[in-house]
Amino acid sequence: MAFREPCDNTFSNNINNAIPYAPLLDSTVVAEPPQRRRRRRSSSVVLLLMTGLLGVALIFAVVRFGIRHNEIGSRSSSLETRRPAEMIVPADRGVAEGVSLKTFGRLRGARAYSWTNNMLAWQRTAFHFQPRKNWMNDPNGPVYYKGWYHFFYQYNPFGAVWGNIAWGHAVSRDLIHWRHLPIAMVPDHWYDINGVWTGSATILKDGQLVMLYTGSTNESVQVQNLAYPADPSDPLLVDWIKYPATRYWSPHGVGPKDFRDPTTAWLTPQGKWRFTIGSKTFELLDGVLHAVPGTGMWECVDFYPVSRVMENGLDTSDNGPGVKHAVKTSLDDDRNDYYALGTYDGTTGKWTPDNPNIDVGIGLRYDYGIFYASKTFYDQEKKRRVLWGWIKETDSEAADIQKGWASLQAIPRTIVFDKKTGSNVLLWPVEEVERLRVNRKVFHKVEAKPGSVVSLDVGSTSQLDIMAEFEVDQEALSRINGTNTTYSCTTSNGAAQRGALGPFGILVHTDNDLTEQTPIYFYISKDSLGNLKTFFCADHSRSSEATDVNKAIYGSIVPVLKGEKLSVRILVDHSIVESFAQGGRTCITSRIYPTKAINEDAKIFVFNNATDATITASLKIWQMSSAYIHT
Ligand code: DQQ
Repeated sequence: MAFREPCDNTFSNNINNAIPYAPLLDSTVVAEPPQRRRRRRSSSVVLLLMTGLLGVALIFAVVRFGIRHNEIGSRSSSLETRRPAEMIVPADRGVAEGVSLKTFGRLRGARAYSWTNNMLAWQRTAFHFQPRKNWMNDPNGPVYYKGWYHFFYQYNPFGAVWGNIAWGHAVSRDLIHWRHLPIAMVPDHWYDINGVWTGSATILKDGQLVMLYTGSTNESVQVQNLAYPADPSDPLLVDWIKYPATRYWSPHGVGPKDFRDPTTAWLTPQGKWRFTIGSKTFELLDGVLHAVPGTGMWECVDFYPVSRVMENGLDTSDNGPGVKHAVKTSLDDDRNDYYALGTYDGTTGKWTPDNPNIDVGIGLRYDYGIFYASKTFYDQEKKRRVLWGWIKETDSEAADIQKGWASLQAIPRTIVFDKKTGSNVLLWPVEEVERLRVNRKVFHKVEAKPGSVVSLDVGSTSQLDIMAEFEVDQEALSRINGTNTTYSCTTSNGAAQRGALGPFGILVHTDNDLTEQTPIYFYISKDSLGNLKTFFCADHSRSSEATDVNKAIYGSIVPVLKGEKLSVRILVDHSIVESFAQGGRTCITSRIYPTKAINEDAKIFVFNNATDATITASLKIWQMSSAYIHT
């Protein structure tokens, strides 16, 4: 898509843009059923801490042996040349092998929609990372090495569904423009023949790079394996050697199919390397870093420090006063990424949550939309910690096969401790994405009366970066009392549910008649004592006329501190919309598949569906150029 050169267009609120109130339909809402309550089972989730001894033996042995055994190590090569053709259509996509099916559960049995090529072509993104074709899932081993950002990912070279899992590989100078490289590792040994599953990168003290990853063996048992670059002087890290000797099997008490996804290793004060592996088990084992009963299988665990005082990110081995540690898990039961902040004692190897009521898996999420299997890495070049997250499809598998690809990665996000609240992290798109901004338009104090929509003329709307601030009529805010105290984004009928002080926000991917629309919005509730609660939500119930796409309503509470304006940033890139409220305290990633609100027929609006309060919005909106993603 071609855009004009950057320019500043400043618009004040144009009364002529205001169109008469078009009520948001409330009859077709398909609210997501309340989140399945996780049963408190007798089982406990454990996060296994490899003993220091093991860590040292594993990593150092590999460093020494790796160099000597270069010539006998298994060089990766194109999977196409090694796998028989009958593997093209995998018979099973996961359950039997210990990972979940991809297909969006609620869609099974839905009437198939007749997608046109035009609609499917529009869904492909312009500045989000995607392979040229086929299936992708978890981010793997992100690392900055010799001037390049490396990104590996779970990849099926043979089709748009999960299976035949290999490690795709791409490099970038700026985390936005990418060059695809040959597949880094394929399933070609007994210990990973059923899939080269998720893993992480560790840079050792002498600068050597190692990858720990899970292999699904010839018996579909999950073992932890190690690989290292065949030529460490190659900044592109094209060839990888799988270390032939060291495997780590699940310890006693942990199911052989419940043991996967090793983290980046860190160095303890005793000089020992440790890493964690997520699991589920019925016993509490020695050496457990942390466990939360009733949370099921922990996939893709992440463990890293954040600074309470400095702006910059921390290397994985950093600890000390002024440092908190985050534990993140991807819960297989509900396919969401949960985290908690706490304190890590490097000597005892234990992590303690700051607040047990919002422990890992029962409290905060990185993102309240579609965001899973995420992984951070420390970017030593820019001294920041960066988060990658897999954004799966929420359409039907048949549609994925028709379009020939499935899944995206979110724009990499910096992750820092929120010093103002002291209780959460802030996620924000890496600054490099701002280089894609063109054609800025500014809308100053757009007034939206109760029950109105106001169109914003920004030209093409498929690729946007929107920064908006909202002010709520102060008189209404102080007058209203005791309103909607039981509000919930997911169960309160979405943007159609009118309250005194909300919802209000932005409609993206909306056609002129508002028949297809995706509201990203705030909702304020106030109890009889005058306590305010602000919710940040995304309503997909009217995002598409298609019958076989997910139409859930997502969101959660967002902390708003005294004196803060309500603010949101929204990155729109065709079928993905990433929304960040209050500087990234609460985030929602949406996958949406409109049938009409695409290309030049898509518009954006400010909307206010509150009954009592006028809203004033100030916005800066840029169109976004496409990133170069070369094959
Ligand atoms: N995906 C990988 C596993 C991981 C799961 C397999 C999470 O290693 O647990 O593709 O999406």
